[in-house]
Amino acid sequence: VGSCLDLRIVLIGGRRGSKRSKSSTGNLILGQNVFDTSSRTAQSTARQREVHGRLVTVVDTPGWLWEYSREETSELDQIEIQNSVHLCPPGPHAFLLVIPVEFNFPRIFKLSLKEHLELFNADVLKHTIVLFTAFTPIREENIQHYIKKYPTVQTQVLELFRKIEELVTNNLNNPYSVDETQGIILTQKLQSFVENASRRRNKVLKKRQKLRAQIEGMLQTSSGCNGSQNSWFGSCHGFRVTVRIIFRNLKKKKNQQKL
Ligand SMILES: Nc1nc2c(ncn2[C@@H]2O[C@H](COP(=O)(O)OP(=O)(O)OP(=O)(O)O)[C@@H](O)[C@H]2O)c(=O)[nH]1
Ligand SMILES: [Mg+2]
Repeated sequence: VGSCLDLRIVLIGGRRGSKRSKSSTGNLILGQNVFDTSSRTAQSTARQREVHGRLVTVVDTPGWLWEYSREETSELDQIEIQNSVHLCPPGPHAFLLVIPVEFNFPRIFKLSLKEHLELFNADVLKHTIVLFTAFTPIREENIQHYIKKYPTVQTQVLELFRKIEELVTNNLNNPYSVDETQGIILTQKLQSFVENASRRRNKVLKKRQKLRAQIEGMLQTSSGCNGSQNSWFGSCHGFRVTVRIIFRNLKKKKNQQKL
């Protein structure tokens, strides 16, 4: 069994409600809270640390939903999952398919797994290790304390590294092959997603500003219809009248625009 000083790992897998574990597993492997486990991972992220004498890079990815097909996974999540292999050049040594042990694995999950693995090239199968996780949910969310409390975690991480190194040897030291052109295309796609999102946000903000200005203008023109009534009912009635006028005016404006 060869020992390599540099280990590049991509965490993949799905989630089903609270049954999920990728980011937590990444934290346990690197021995530090480097991945956020308080909410779902939306973006593939690489983190690196020296662990047990190796320089370990772990890439965390968004999880898919186990009970659904790949079609149901958002395009952005699919791109993020595909992009993971480009965050640890020249390519990962191993994919860890993270599955909480409390899962019974129905057929439908297998279909979902098969479809999501197709986000990578066929080489993925030669580089995948299934990692069953079963650990006590961490109340204090501090991995260093957790590892101190459960020292066997260190032994398990070391055992995992040995398994990965065995896999590397079996693959003749070749990492999963990464297509750099695909990496460039994915970066461009992600960039255009970000640009479109900010364009949509600006459009909504502008629409909102315009509407606010219209409402303020109309409130000014319609003020005075409840001027003589100072009672609570009077002001409510006045408010209702004002709202009705605003909606009537907006409707009129819309109809005029249609014509
Ligand atoms: N019971 C149990 N809880 C776990 C296990 N692994 C993680 N958790 C808890 O489940 C929650 C979510 O875990 P994450 O590691 O963020 O899940 P994830 O796979 O990264 O999820 P996504 O980013 O949404 O794909 C955390 O509060 C963990 O403490 C496990 O093996 N068993
Ligand atoms: Mg996560």
